[in-house]
Amino acid sequence: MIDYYGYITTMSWRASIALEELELPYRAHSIVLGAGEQKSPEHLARNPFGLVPVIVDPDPADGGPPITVWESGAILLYLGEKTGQLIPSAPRERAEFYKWFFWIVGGYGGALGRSAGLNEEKRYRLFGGEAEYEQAVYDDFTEASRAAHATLDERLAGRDYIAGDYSMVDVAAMGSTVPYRLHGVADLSAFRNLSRWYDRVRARPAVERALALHKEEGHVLPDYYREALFDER
Ligand SMILES: N[C@@H](CCC(=O)N[C@@H](CS)C(=O)NCC(=O)O)C(=O)O
Repeated sequence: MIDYYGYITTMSWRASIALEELELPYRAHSIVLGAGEQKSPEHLARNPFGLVPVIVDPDPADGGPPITVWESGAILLYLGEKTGQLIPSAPRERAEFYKWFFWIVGGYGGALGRSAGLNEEKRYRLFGGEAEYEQAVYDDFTEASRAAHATLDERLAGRDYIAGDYSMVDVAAMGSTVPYRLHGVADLSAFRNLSRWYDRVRARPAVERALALHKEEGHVLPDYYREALFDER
């Protein structure tokens, strides 16, 4: 059974959505970021960067020793390849998938991640950390996040999913998109195509189960942050 190490974070959701979609049996372990568990010797042995998510697959396809995977994008590709699901197999479709997958993981996820947690007070508050941003930095991060949402919105015009059928690229994008209110987007319906896609993907039972996984631990977060993180409407 796969061991999954994560927490109430967008990158963890990518991994847990994938595990749920693929219906792979897994054991979920919470790594409590506010308590610094991600920097414990046990966790650093799993991921030298001391971050979540991480998975450990005790039953890899080559029959060898367990395989540990960190980096949410790498986890999605690993699980997709292991199961032969949620990654297109034909070269043309796969090329399209790769382009959008790496843009979602690097471009979209990067832009949203930098704006995470900024609010009107220009403060970053999560799991005890607090830093004050200059107005110009706040404006730049917010603008970059909105531009990334707009790019994805444009891509989704006339499409149900980002690259062909529902795939790991939608899984990666969903993890990042749920807390759009923490990423400088007050109302997702301003992006009509993105909003349709979001409602479609968010309604998937696997996504609901993945978001519920660590939800009770959200009580450590300020109310405004928790509500926006889970997009409670
Ligand atoms: N690029 C990495 C980013 C992982 C990451 O930044 N994880 C955050 C939570 S979303 C974390 O573990 N933060 C703990 C810390 O910074 O100490 C991925 O996609 O997995």
